[in-house]
Amino acid sequence: MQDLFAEDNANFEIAPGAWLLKGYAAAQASDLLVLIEQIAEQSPFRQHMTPGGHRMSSAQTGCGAASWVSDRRGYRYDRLDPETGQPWPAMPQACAELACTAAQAAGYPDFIPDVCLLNQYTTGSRMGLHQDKDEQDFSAPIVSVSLGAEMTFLFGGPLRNDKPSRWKLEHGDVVVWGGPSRLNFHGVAPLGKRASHPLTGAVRYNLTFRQAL
Ligand code: MD6
Ligand code: FE
Repeated sequence: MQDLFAEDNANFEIAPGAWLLKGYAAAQASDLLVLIEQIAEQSPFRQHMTPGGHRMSSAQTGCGAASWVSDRRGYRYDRLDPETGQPWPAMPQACAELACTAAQAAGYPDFIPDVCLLNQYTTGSRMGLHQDKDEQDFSAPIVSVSLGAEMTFLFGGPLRNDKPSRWKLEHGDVVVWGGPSRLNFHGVAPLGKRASHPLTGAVRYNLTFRQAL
């Protein structure tokens, strides 16, 4: 029998060791939005200052044992939220489980996230090409969950000038990323004027789970 949903749930190896799992988190997506709201009540979204003195166009918060922060001193993981002086909200069990099973599905059975970074994008927000290299151990993958309005993910190679491939990330999509492409450059193109989702309007959220400490 023909699988009518094959298109919605396809998996793509976007580079060696990096997988786009279409719709992998679709069933939990609306619950995740509620959890994001609860986390943001404790540790609000804020636009970090880069070491170069620019305000990031996306806003960030996080949960777990630490979260990623940036200021004029540089990028780092901090166990306390510098805005509140308090520890970050705990990582909800449901999030940790989703991240573990997605990592397993992509061939990373030993992933145990200690950090989840939350990104919030509005119209025009983007993230330039960068490497995720502030974590202690690059043998662990990163698990990234997209929610809300769709955005174009740019996936390059190990060198900044490697031409990136482009992938549409929609509500419920998961990218798992590790092994040979763990340090590849990547980013997201500006959130488009017409991009929107019934649950979030013109806003996209991205959760990235990391084994950072
Ligand atoms: C984003 N993501 O999707 C930005 N990093 O909003 C990332 O920077 C990212 O999605 C590492 C692995 C997966 C990601
Ligand atoms: Fe990244």
